[in-house]
Amino acid sequence: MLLTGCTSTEEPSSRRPSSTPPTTTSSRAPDPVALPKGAPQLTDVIPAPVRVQRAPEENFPIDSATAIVPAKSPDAEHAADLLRDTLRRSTGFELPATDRGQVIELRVDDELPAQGYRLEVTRTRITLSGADRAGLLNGVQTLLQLLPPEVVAGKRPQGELVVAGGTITDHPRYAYRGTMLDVARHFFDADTVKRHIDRIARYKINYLHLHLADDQGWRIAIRKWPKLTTVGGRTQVDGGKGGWFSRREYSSIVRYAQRRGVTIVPEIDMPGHTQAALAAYPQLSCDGRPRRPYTGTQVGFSTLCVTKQETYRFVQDVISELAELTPGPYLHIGGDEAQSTKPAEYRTFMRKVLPMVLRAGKKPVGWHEYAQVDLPKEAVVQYWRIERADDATAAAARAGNKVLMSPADKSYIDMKYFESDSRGNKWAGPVSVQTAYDWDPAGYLKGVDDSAVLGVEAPLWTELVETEEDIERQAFPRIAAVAEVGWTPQSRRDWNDFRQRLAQHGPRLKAQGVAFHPSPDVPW
Ligand code: IFG
Repeated sequence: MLLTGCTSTEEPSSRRPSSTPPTTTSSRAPDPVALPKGAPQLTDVIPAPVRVQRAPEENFPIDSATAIVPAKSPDAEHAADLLRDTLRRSTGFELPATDRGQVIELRVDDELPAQGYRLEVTRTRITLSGADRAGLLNGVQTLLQLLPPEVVAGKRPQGELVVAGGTITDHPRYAYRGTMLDVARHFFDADTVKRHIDRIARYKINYLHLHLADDQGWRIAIRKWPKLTTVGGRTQVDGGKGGWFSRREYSSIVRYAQRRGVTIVPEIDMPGHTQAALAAYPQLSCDGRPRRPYTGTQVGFSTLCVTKQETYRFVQDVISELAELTPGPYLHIGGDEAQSTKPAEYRTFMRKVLPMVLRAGKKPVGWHEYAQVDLPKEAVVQYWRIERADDATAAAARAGNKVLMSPADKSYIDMKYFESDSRGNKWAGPVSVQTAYDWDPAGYLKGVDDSAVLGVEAPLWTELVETEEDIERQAFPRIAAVAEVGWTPQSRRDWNDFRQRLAQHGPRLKAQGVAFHPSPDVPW
């Protein structure tokens, strides 16, 4: 942790005398305010910021006289609204936009790096500058981490609200810090997904990849192919009641995510992992045999019929409708474990489908198997295996394609936390919190150096994840670890420092009701 510009380590001895408020006429600044015991320190923030300068004599009190004043810009006003809503819900303070007294100002500063921000806290003013909307929202998340845990939980905070004085200057190492939720194996409704979005946004995760279709279920309504959901969406692993998102529900998830700085990446896995689609429309299989949505957990047995024209009409319709509902730049077409598709036919399929994604105005993402075809330059290769080399991925990186790093032995949060863990997959695990933290995306794959890495993503496959509590337990705290892997410069990352900071986040996760795994790796 780089601490520069520390002015002093002792908190000022005296609180501002409450009986004699500072005279407004004198030019003298108000007396320093003490930081309440146990209040968050600038150095507790996760992901760890690029640069932290403490100024303990500059702590900023928030109370009913505090104002939140955005600059005249949609991005500043949007970030101010999000901050005000969160603070109001917890404190009941009005927090008006009147620029006088104790002010929290939000402004745009396009000199800052993309998604970057600067948070300056003095005893009379907080100035949050953001490079762009993402930067302002990232700054708001940092500011919220400097407030008591109850604030983000919408509960009344105990005692005074005082923000530690100093300056944080920060921006992400990688543009893409994501997580994936598989809603196909087990379905989770829109409200559950929205609660998950709230939690991941706290750690500046800015992409949520939704795995919307697989052998066990099709989870997004497609107007031109209604049986994909009415037949393909009606069950799930172990045969329980499945479900799906209507177009309206999917759009509400997209909007909810967007407001919090999270972009949705929808995935339709093809040509394998398609039993639910084949159950709905047998004509999409080569043998035309009727099938039922699969309720087991095997993989690799299904494939769309690559030689049928009908298949491409189907894929075109799905891509067009999904692209129309998705404002984000990416559309994921899967491509993994197509063990029942002839290799030459797999390549034919990808060569026909990739242009459809581009024509729909989206950048394709695919699991790294699809890198065996010549990819368009916008295509992103998502590496997911545990081998430290993959020729097709390295070739794509050399050709200029970006690589999204999701190595299963570091980032698959469906994995067990520890050997004897009764929950979670084991084929790439266990993945402890330390394992999820202690790796470098730039050093993982031979021939894929830092300039080729778009970022990191932690997939949560749900064959064994049935409830929201299961999601929280598998995801937290490992998602906080992966968030820091994607955000903080490698040179500033240190497991011992991270585990100490993570321990300070236990009360925050608890206050938000997150059923996180109390990993023994962490001194909670
Ligand atoms: N591999 C499969 C997933 C899931 C996973 C569970 C990928 C890209 C194993 N494909 O990961 O569908 O079953 O860990």
